[in-house]
Order: sequence, then C-alpha cells, then structure tokens
Amino acid sequence: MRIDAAKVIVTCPGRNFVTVKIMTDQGVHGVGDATLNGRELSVASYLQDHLLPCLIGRDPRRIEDIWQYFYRGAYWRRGPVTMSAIAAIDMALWDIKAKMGNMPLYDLLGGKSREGVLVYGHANGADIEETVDEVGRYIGLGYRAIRAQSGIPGLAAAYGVGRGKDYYEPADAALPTETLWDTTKYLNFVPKLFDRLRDRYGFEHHLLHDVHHRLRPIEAGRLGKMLEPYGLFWLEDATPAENQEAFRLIRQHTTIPLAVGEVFNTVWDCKDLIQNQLIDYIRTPVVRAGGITHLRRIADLAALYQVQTGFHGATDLSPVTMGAALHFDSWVPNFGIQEYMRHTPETDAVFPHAYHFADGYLHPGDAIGHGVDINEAEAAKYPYKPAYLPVARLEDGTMFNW
Ligand code: CS2
Ligand code: MG
Repeated sequence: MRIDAAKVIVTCPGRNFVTVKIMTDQGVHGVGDATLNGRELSVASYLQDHLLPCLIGRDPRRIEDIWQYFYRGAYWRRGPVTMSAIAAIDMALWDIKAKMGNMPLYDLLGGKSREGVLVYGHANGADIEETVDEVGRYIGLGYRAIRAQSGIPGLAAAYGVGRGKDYYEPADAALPTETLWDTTKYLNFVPKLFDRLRDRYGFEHHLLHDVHHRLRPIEAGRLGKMLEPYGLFWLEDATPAENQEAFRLIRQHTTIPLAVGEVFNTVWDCKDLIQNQLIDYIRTPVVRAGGITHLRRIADLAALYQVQTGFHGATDLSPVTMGAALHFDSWVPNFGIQEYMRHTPETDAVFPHAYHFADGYLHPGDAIGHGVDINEAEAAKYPYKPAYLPVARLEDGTMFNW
C-alpha cells in the first residue's frame, strides 16, 4: 500500500483552517487538521514545502515510522508549527488505518471506555449579570459543565468575551488588535462572578474558568484560594507554563484543580508538571501534540499520576480535530472532559462530521475512521483571510500575555 498524493487545503468559512488530505493507491483517503490560529500559512508552508514531498510513496500503514521520520528527521524539533504539521499527517494516517480496518478510530485505539464524552461549553457576557444569564442558557441547552468568562469593570476587553454568543473567535483583525490588561481589576472581580453563579444555580453543574496566562504564580495561588468555596471543576492556564516549576508555588496555596497545556506541543512541555502532580488536567489537543501517536504517550504518562485529559476544543481547532479528539476521548482511560466550542454552520458544511451533542455529552458516532471529512467544493468558496490573535499590554504600555 502506498501514499499516492497529499494536499494542503486552506479555507476560511468565517475563520481560517488548514487541512491535510492524504490519498492512497487503495482509493482510501484520510484528513488531518493543521490549524494554528494566526500562523496558519506557516504550517501550510511547512507541510507543502517540507513534509508532503517526503510522504509520497510511503506505506500509510507505517504510522509510527512516519511520525519518527518527521520528528527526528527534521533535526529542528518541537514547536507549534512543526508539531501541528506532523499532527495533521498523523491524524490522516490514523483515519486511513481505521478506514482500512472498517472500524471507528476508537475501536482501533482499544474500544470505547465510556458511553459519551462529557463536554463543557463557553458562556460569556459583558458583565456579571449577562454572564450569569448565559450560563443559564447553556444549562438550558443541556450542558453539565460550563466555562464562565466575563467582561471586567474598567477594562475595554477581556479574554473569552466574544462578539455574539455561540461562536467565540479571538483572531479578529488583519494585524494584531492591542488590548489592555489590569490584574488588580481582574482579581477584584472574578470571585464576585462565581459567587453570583453559585448563588443563582447552586452546585449541580461544573463551572470552569480560564485565566489565560494572565497571573504570576503567587497571584494565581491567591485567586485559587479565593475561588475554593465555589468548587470549580478547574482553573485553566493560571500562569504561563514555560516555567513548569511555577505551578509548585500555586499548589502550595490552593487546592483548586489546575488545567494547562493548550499551547504545549510535546510531552517535554508537561513532563515535570505531570510527574510532580502540579496539575490535574492536561489540555494539549491532538492538533498541537503531533497527532494521535504522540498524544497517546502524553495521556499514558498522565495516567500514571492520575492526571486526566481535558483537551482544548476552541473554534480555531477544526471539526477534524474535534472528531479525532472525540475518538481519543472515547477510548482514553484517564478522560476528564472535552472543551466544545460550537463551529458555525458554514464551517460544519466544509467539514461534514458524524459527531453530535446530546444531554451534555458529545458522541463521536460509529462512522469508520475519525468520522470527519472535508468538502473541497465548499472549502474552495472561502479563500484565506489574514487574521491575527490580539496582543495585550498593561495600562502603562508594558507588553503582557494575551
Ligand atoms: C482558549 C482559546 O478555549 C480556550 O481555552 O484558551 O480560546 C484560545 O484563546 C484560542 O484557542 C487561541 O487561538
Ligand atoms: Mg484556554
């Protein structure tokens, strides 16, 4: 069996997505997601100019050897561009292998470990009252877990508060939007939000919050301690995680569950966090972690330390990633939760898929492979459109973490 052809498809049904499609001499094809928000063309070029030429003629069944070839053979290892490109090829090869075996990907991985994949949705609002109402709307939609993000008094913009309600897309301009941040205003505000939420809805639903890399470790410890009475499912990206040691300081001050990893791209980024039990959930998604092949290694290491998965699932990860993630989530023994930001109808038309939402869970469906394809005719309707993620500065102008 051999790979006959492979192509990169860049499309922008409301936001940019990069997809790899691999065709074989057996007439079976596979697709993989390579989307890296704000750097899509870098990954597309890495694939088109450097990886795909080396792929043609190889046996698609040799997934591990191909992964090692592109990881070790590149000499320059790791990083979001490299690993997103490898991830897309890997996802497509696992898609092909499952199709050749006439089975859903979760069966190839080891079979289902659960009947449904618990997901969390994103409720956001300009202020506390609007956010509280939005959480209620998500409860009404059947969500059992809801992330709450609110505008912050005194700040013009806050992370996670989108334009409109169902689709949050932060890449909002052809050059980076400059936003202002103030930690004091944030820390004075967030406990009030969760006090209102628990007061209104009680403790029946999981509540989550994303700090989005905005605090120093001791500030994260302080916030965690302030939020403990509200029983959050997790506090995400409490501090930038380049220094994995920083989470030791947070752990000394709070028992709030910690989630991190959507910006990681190999096991090396989280090895110390996991082995020292400095986190409770690892969020590195299949599109970022070099695909199914490497993500299995991360999940297995995490399982040794009772760290659970909680994969990133924002709108800037395509339905292909969501499909592959749901198969992985269905199998992985140390599953925690899956992020689920709904895509727009235009995006869903470009990426027909088998997964569906019911009663707070996503179900991957029983289609063979990972259950997601790309409609090339639909994709061709939406040419690439430059879009950057914002940047953040402190009020004195100092560059900060967006
Ligand atoms: C966020 C993302 O979903 C999340 O947890 O951190 O929305 C993140 O800001 C975007 O994926 C960046 O492109
Ligand atoms: Mg996040």
